[in-house]
Amino acid sequence: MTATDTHCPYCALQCGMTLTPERKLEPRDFPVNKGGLCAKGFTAAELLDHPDRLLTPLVRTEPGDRTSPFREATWDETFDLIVEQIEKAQRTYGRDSAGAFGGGGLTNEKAYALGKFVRVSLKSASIDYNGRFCMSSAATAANRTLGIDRGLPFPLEDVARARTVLLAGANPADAMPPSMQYLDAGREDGARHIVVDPRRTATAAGAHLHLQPLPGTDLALANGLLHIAIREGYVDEDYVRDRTTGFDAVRSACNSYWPDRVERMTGVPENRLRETVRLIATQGPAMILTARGAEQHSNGTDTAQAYLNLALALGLVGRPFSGYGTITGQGNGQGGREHGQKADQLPGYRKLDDPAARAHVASVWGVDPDELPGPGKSAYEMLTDDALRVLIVLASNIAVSAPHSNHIRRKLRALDFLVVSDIFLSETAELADVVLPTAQWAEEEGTMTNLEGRVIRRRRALPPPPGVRTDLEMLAELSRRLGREESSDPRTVFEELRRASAGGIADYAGITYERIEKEDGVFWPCPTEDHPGTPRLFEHSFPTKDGRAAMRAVVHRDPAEMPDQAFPYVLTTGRNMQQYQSGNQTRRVRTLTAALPEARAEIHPDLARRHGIADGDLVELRSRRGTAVLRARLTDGIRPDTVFAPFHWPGANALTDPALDPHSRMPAFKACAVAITRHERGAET
Ligand SMILES: Nc1nc2c(c(=O)[nH]1)N[C@H]1C(S)=C(S)[C@@H](COP(=O)(O)OP(=O)(O)OC[C@H]3O[C@@H](n4cnc5c(=O)[nH]c(N)nc54)[C@H](O)[C@@H]3O)O[C@H]1N2
Ligand SMILES: Nc1nc2c(c(=O)[nH]1)N[C@H]1C(S)=C(S)[C@@H](COP(=O)(O)OP(=O)(O)OC[C@H]3O[C@@H](n4cnc5c(=O)[nH]c(N)nc54)[C@H](O)[C@@H]3O)O[C@H]1N2
Ligand code: SF4
Ligand SMILES: [Mo]
Repeated sequence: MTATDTHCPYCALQCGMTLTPERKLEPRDFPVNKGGLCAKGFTAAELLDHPDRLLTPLVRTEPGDRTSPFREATWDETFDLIVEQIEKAQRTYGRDSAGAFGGGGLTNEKAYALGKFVRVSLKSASIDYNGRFCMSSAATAANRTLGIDRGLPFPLEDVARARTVLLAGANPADAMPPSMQYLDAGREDGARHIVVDPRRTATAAGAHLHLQPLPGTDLALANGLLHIAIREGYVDEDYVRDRTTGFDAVRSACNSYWPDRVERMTGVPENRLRETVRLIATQGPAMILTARGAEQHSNGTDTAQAYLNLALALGLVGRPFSGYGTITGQGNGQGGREHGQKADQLPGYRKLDDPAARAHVASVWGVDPDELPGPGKSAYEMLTDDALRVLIVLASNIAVSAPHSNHIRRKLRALDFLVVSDIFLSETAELADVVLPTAQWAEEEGTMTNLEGRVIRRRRALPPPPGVRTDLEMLAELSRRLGREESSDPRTVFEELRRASAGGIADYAGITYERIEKEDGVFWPCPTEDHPGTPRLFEHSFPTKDGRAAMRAVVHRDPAEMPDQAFPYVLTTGRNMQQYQSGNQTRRVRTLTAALPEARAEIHPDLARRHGIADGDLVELRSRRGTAVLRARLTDGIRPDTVFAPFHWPGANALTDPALDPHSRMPAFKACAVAITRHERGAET
């Protein structure tokens, strides 16, 4: 093995790193991380030969009885079993009874192949993926207003040049530590940062202003900021006239968001609201960035919209070192939402219900457009629908990460047949009939699209362990047995993806593995091989029908579940620096788990005192859906009416509310009502 330049397996920053022959990871001077890595990236190589690695397919000793132990099986036997179950379900209940659930960690090639596998080999409408739980609200708002959903419409380095940055529900100090170099550089140069977060996170602690709203009230906050901007004459009237539509309705919708009313709704003092507007409107280039804290609500789409409206009204979008962006989360969270894993989508960010899109993609796939299924159901709706009988899960640990996880587990148990492909036996795999071992990042080729829309290359440094197949090989073999030949070679799949995406919104037609290598990644859209790619969007127009951004009036709605006497506090959930997502990977990394061995609920000392809770006690959190026991971490950095829990361990999602946003179908991960008590066993530890 020689040293291989590649990228981190985890988040959307996709830091450049080099895997040495000794299997050590060294940071690389790639444009996003410039030599930085976080603790997760540094330790990622530990998973390559981890003793927990899945190395053979597993099936149940008693077929059909998922309480019986697993036994090792051959691939041939396993494929036979899967195909038999798919055919049986589809014969009995129809095509859509078999489906798949994908992940934003999959390479573009795998995400594309999975979408095609379900539509063409299974001929089923049943597919969605974990990005529904991640990016869907901001994506929906961006699509309907800007005509395109590329998380950051500018390279990350532009953030260092903005004079003011408002971060709403984003904690990059923990979620993407190397990205802080751009915020730090800006600050050193006099830029002002405003963080909107119910907790004083590491990101908030370094900011000029910290606004600490009650979870679920960002829409009121953003409308309140726009109200002030309108009153104080900060609206860029020329920009609004020339480049947008819909502002009159937005203006009237903001009329009633008087600062004192917004203070009452959000808990953010009026003077801070005014100071925020002054900073965004008067200091030069300004950016508004949202992440999951603002978006993962049952009104998440309209909340993202409210921040976007503010950016448009101030004339920020498309101006140098200015604009609105959303910080994408998973390794390929961006590319994973472009090429057909989404229930309503075809490659190139095309819509499944658009006849021209169907005709184009069907011709690339060599099928009749009429054979393609229509749009399917969104993640939570598909997973909880009794019509789904056979499910293949790739790259997601929904038993831990989906909302109302007790119900999700019940539904997974009730399936006729569950197949899970993973590197390790996840909590979801533990519920499966069949577990398929798969290759991981350093063992296969592929492309990823990072948070900036930069398409990069993940290179194969070593072969998978003997007997382990890549997801592409697994899907190709399943397809073959269902009667269709598909390639399992990443390059061949990428060439097909280029053709399928050509002419679409997310156009990859001009991107090649060679160009990616030479150019430190290529930004989509990139329609031809001599096109330079598009690092910055919206300079002259928007890819909407009339070339203008379509602003939309939005009004505040309370979270689907509000605190009451029985459940008096708001629970919000999110991330810790040392763990990643459902934890199925990082909980197995020694140094990370030594640094943070268990879930800690963040509780304000006043709230703790009321319930006789001391720092380090075990506490029981209860919601209408379930209970979870976590260790208390007392901190005056959180609002006294709010509790924060990480979702990297089973527990938090037993509590969360699956109330879905009507537009994006995003669940309310960031606000539900809970009660808290000191857990009796807490005294012993
Ligand atoms: N260490 C680590 N890094 C990660 C990940 C990980 O699991 N671990 N996951 C990656 C992925 S997939 C994603 S999507 C990103 C997510 O990155 P972020 O969105 O930055 O992370 P979160 O912790 O989910 O939420 C951010 C903040 O929102 C705050 N918040 C909660 N409720 C509200 C609210 O109602 N309004 C506002 N304004 N803020 C609120 C929380 O207190 C939290 O500090 O991180 C990526 N990076
Ligand atoms: N309460 C609460 N819940 C949340 C969130 C929250 O903020 N609060 N955030 C939501 C968000 S933003 C997200 S993105 C989701 C993430 O939640 P999940 O979808 O569960 O994400 P991961 O834990 O990354 O799961 C990926 C799984 O795939 C495996 N894997 C990695 N690479 C591959 C591969 O190439 N192929 C295959 N087959 N498997 C692979 C990993 O081992 C892991 O088991 O959680 C959501 N859930
Ligand atoms: S910030 Fe994200 S991409 Fe970079 S090393 Fe950490 S987990 Fe990996
Ligand atoms: Mo995410």
